[in-house]
Amino acid sequence: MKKSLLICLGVGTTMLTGCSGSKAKRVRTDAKRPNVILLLADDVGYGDLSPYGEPTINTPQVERLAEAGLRFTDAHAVAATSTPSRYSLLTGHYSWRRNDTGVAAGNAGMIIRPEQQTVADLFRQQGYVTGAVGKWHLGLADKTGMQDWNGHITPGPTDIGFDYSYIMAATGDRVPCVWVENGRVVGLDPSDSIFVSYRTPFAGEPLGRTNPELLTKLHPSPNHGHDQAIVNGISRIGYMKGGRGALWEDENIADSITHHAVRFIEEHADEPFFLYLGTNDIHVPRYPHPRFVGKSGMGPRGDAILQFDYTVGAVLDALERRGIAENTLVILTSDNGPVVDDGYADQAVELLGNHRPWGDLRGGKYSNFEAGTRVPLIVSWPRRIKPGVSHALVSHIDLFASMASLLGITADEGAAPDSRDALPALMGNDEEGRDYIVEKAGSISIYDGEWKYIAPSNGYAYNSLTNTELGNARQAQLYHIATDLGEQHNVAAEHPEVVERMVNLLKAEL
Ligand code: NG6
Ligand code: CA
Repeated sequence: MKKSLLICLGVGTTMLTGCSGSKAKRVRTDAKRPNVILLLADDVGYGDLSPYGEPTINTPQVERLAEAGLRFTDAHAVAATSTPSRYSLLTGHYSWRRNDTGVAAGNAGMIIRPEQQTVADLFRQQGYVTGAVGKWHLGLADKTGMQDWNGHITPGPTDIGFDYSYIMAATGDRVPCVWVENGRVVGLDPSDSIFVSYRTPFAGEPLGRTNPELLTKLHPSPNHGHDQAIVNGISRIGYMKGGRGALWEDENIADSITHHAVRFIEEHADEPFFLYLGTNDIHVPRYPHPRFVGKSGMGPRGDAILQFDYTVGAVLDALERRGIAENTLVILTSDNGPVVDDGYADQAVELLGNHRPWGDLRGGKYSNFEAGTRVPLIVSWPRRIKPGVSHALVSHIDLFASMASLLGITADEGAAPDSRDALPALMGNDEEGRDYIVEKAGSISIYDGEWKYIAPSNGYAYNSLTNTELGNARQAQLYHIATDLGEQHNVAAEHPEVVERMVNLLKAEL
């Protein structure tokens, strides 16, 4: 069990009066509230960024951020895939409490309802300018298939707290392969309407499975799927036609995202802003810009990591250029753990060499084991945070309450029910962090920084397509993470009292 520390925190120009007891009163001035950038990588594993110690990869810009900030070793996403992970991150509500937060299709309806308060709402309510740039994957419009791709796509990010948005609807491997800026497809020629379906192909449109000769950039891996609509020489999941002038070029995706993020920073450098920046890197299809190709020696997956690093550097440069680096809180993390072959024949497996995307952890993306959800987290705010390393147990679920605490406000009633104020841990003033966290991949698990219990389930133990140990088992699993980080020894039978305690904690949460 962990003890929360009572910390006196001065934030920006917030002044605490009588900071000797629990009833400190906050008096806020607006002048120096920090800008906040939430920089969310996609599928970047615990071992994929060089500050996390693998000698096989070099990410100097992430190192630059880590040197200026606090690097967490025990930080967790709520889920081992994107949609549920992002849902929890933005809402402070455990995605496993809902049954509709699985990996969203490109035409999924909006998963966060407009009436639900999000992290972005908190900032907007406090007068910040808020922006979402990059990967979205939280659905758009009221219901599945209801998007007006040729008109105004609504509801969308604007309805859940973002003043500005420049997003891809879902993932790089899902149609529609277009940018949506403030609810409208960018560069759409009205005479070439976009049609999207996740059910039936459009007559006359080539598909990866029927026209492999048109796959000029990447081929799908056998049996994964990704053999439907062909866009830019890469086949995807889902069917689309039209919108030819609006289609993205995969090699330019990182530059588009970086450009719009940097522009947002530049345009709002003189007022407090919150930027949610979701990179497409290093999700599949990995097809980095030519200037990164061949640079990692690991093929497109490694090159995409270098491209991610470039985005980080461009953001940090923009902050410095505008003289706002000191008072900007940058939170860099990943939505879920790493996967090597996630559906395209990009030689990620063949060229991996000695690189360990998962570091010392077991499993990967999709897994109940640690590599599924334990993710890199670096938090930097030069004005307030002392650089270093923190072993505090922290979870994405607490971003909401922590940002509310940063702003000195409370959430709307009923909002973010699972989120707790972890600001002291994020600021480096609490080395313990959360008592425990609940996570869901195939099964549900609970982890208290020492022990991890994975509930029994009927799910597959192994995904042979992605080569991932999923961590599902018919019997209860208990790992003493404190001495068995690699989850090699299931000690449930030896420690029934711990199992019972964890089961009871879990029951109380469900
Ligand atoms: C899976 C896809 C995978 C990836 C993932 C979502 C198959 C076989 N695999 O279903 O390629 O798109 O969904 O990844 O379809 S995530 O990081 O956005 O959650
Ligand atoms: Ca992901």
